[in-house]
Amino acid sequence: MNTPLKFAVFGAGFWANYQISAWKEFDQVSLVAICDPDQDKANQLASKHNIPNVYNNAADLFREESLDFVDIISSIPSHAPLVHQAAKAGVHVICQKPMAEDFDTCQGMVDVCKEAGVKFFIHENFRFQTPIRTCKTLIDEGKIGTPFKARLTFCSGFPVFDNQPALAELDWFILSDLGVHILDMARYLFGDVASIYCQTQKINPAIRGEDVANTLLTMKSGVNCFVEVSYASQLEQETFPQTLMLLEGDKGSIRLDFNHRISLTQKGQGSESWVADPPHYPWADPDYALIHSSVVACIENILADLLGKEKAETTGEDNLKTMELVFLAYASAASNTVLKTR
Ligand code: 89Y
Repeated sequence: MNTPLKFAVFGAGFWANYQISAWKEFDQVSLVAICDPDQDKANQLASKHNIPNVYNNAADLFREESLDFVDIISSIPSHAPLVHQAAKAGVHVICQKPMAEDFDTCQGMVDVCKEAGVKFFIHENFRFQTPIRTCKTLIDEGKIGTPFKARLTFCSGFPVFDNQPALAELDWFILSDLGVHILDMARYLFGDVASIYCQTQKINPAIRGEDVANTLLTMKSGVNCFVEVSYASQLEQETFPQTLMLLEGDKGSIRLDFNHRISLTQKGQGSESWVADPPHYPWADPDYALIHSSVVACIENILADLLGKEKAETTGEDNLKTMELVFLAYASAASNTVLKTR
């Protein structure tokens, strides 16, 4: 076997713990260091996951460690400075979604990596969820004919701020944290977007940002795709946070319901229904089992690129198009206008 790729993780919060568990599913990599300004948190994850070296600042880590890549799982404002440092150090970079807080910063991150000749990926995992992959396959196989309209819904009452209290402090919450996933999913299913119209709402008084967004995407293919995201909803069937979908084509429709149930209806052929459960990982939090399994699939896709086997889907360059939608959605909501993509 080839020597494992050496990597370091930045960030030792709630999400890093699970993402490190996901990395441990792959023996082609070796996690040699972790860095967080809060050294106690870094020490805790290091001892839980047997990570040999712990740092509380990035400059020391880049000076001391010889790395193939880094995985940045830290706060949003820290993403850009860390990506720039990694590019300077000549190591490939994976960065957690959302890439950064404004489009120019995102573009700068893509550019600096390109200039340094390092690969740049965004850890954007929702498109890798088993039921979403299944629905995409059904579309690609022509099962519903030519798609013309879709609704992607992630509306939840899940107490997301208990595990991720920093989300309550974001000026921009619902589209930047969650909408980014569903907008990326729309691109994954239907390709590039031509224009966007969005309205946001703030229901929960205890958080800083908005917590509801309703967005209509007109895809370049002509598909109208409605994306609704909310953490202010109370839905009686909800068991864990998940995306529901209704995808309509000229020859049929696909419905993704609660708990990974897919129903395919084809013109003149009736309906069939089955459950597309994700793989089970013992370390996954049961409430996040669907998402955590997609973390593994996302990593697998990026790792194949790092190993030179295939091009990853969620490159920085590709994710710029998703980030553009996030910023356009906020601008559309602020101006109450339909906005065109570049
Ligand atoms: O932070 C978010 C993510 O990436 O997936 C779900 C989440 O944890 C809360 O919206």
